[in-house]
Amino acid sequence: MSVEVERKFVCDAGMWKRLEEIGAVCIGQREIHDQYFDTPDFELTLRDTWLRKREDSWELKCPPAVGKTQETSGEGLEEASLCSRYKEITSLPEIQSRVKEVLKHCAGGSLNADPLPGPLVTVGQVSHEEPGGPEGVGDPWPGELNLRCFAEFTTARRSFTLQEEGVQIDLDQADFGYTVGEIEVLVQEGEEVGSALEKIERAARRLGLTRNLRVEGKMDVYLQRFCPEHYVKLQRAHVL
Ligand code: V4E
Repeated sequence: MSVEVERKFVCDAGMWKRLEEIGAVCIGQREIHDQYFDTPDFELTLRDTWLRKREDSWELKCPPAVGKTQETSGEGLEEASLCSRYKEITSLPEIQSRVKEVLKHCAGGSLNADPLPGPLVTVGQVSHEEPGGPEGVGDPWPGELNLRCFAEFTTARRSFTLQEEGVQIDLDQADFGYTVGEIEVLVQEGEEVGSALEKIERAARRLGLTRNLRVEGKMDVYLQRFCPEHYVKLQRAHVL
């Protein structure tokens, strides 16, 4: 299982030129369609657990077991705090088991709830105007766990690599009008996250990202715009 260590940055008009100047190599571009799922009481995301269907594959991002304080000491702490770390699970049986485990411990007890009246909610399209509206058919398992799609968007992504640093840099343009950059490194669970933080820090300096700003991700902006109640709950829980 891998852990994604990532720092987001503001992608301004000069970023392309800077990437070129420092020798970053474009490794491709693609469109990514994401659907995110949670219970009506936000039981997963309030536990910083992010279930999504990316194209046709299920993915779960959740906090790794290791605490941040074990990774760095003294120098670089501020920079390290700008980086997120999430365990990425891509095996569907593992995702389902992890999701059930999280829901079992929730006060709302989604797993123990009576089945929903009417047809189960299945994976379908939601529009930005009407998030959560079930349409179409798809996998039955999210509905069986009382999970609904709360966010759906498409991202145009251009990816670069800085080979000597061993990092990937993504420039993301979401279809709801938000652009953000990410520097990321994947490490195996249990491996040294500290070296990933150092690689990200070096790449950030080379990109001229000298201001240690916390930059909002696509989900922050999406929820602020389209699901403000959900956003406020996550802010109060210090998840976002
Ligand atoms: C972990 C998380 C979410 C899930 C996806 O987040 P993100 O990595 O921003 O999306 P994306 O499209 O770049 O995925 P990738 O292709 O890299 O796998 S949505 C919100 N969170 C929480 C979160 C957080 N607390 N802090 C930061 C900086 N990012 C995300």
